[in-house]
Amino acid sequence: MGLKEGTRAARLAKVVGLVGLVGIGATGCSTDEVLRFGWPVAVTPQAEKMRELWTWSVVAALAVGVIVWGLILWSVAFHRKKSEELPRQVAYNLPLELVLIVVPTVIVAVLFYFTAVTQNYVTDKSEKPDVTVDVIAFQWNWEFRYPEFKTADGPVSTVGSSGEIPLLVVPSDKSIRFNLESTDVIHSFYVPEFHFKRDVFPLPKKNNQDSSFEITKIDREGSFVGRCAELCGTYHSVMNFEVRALKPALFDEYIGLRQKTNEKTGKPYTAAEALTEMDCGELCTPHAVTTKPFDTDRTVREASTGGGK
Ligand SMILES: [Cu+2]
Repeated sequence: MGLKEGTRAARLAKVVGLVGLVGIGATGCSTDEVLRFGWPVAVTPQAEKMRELWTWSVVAALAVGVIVWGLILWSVAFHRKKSEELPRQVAYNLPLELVLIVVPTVIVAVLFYFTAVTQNYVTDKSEKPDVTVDVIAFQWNWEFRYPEFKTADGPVSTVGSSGEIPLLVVPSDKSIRFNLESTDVIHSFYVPEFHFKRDVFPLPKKNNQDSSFEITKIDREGSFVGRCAELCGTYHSVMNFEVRALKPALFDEYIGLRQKTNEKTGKPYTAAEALTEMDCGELCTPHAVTTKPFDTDRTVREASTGGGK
């Protein structure tokens, strides 16, 4: 009987293994993609550290899962009720209970250690970042101010509208400090490729909240979508922006233009005008490429209210 059960178990293991292999193969994912477990590719060192924490936490969770699933299957398959006789009982087994306390404690301690180390790294701030951006969130858009770069009317600033997604143009390979502030309700500044979001609170500050964070660099040029990640009212879902990371020389050119007067309009260059003026291909597209504006004009109620305002 033992032999028969053995071959049955071997056959079952083979089938499970094959199904697993086909399952993984059919997703068409590369190893790198599989190890990110659904996260986007990180573009900052902080994001990469969080991705490593995520990957190894999932691996640890899966290892525990495989052991638990195995034990469940093992008891279901091999320890079914065989007779009326009560099997040997193992309650008050001291060594076993010690193991069951020590092992989870060690697991939690290890997870806690790596979480704390990663969190300290991610929330760390330098004495003087290369660039500072003031992020002002409001229902339902964003304004990005560059306090170090002045024009006649105050700092260089980009603000979104119903028809225009605001572009947060920043240099790659430079440290950037983001100071967050809301003028109304709580929003949340979220760039998926940064693997980071932070709530944006209205003033005054409460509960020792830290409204600024820093990244040591964006390690490539590119466009990355940004979103509001805190339900903030009717048009929360379309409160998007775009991070546009340009090489430092291009960023300097951009900021230079933003501080100059555009002869055609008599005003300083807007973000779109400055990017149009520059020559850097797709990176200088004057509008967002990762998301589209959403027309907030809604006239559907006119039918039910008789059309009057
Ligand atoms: Cu919001």
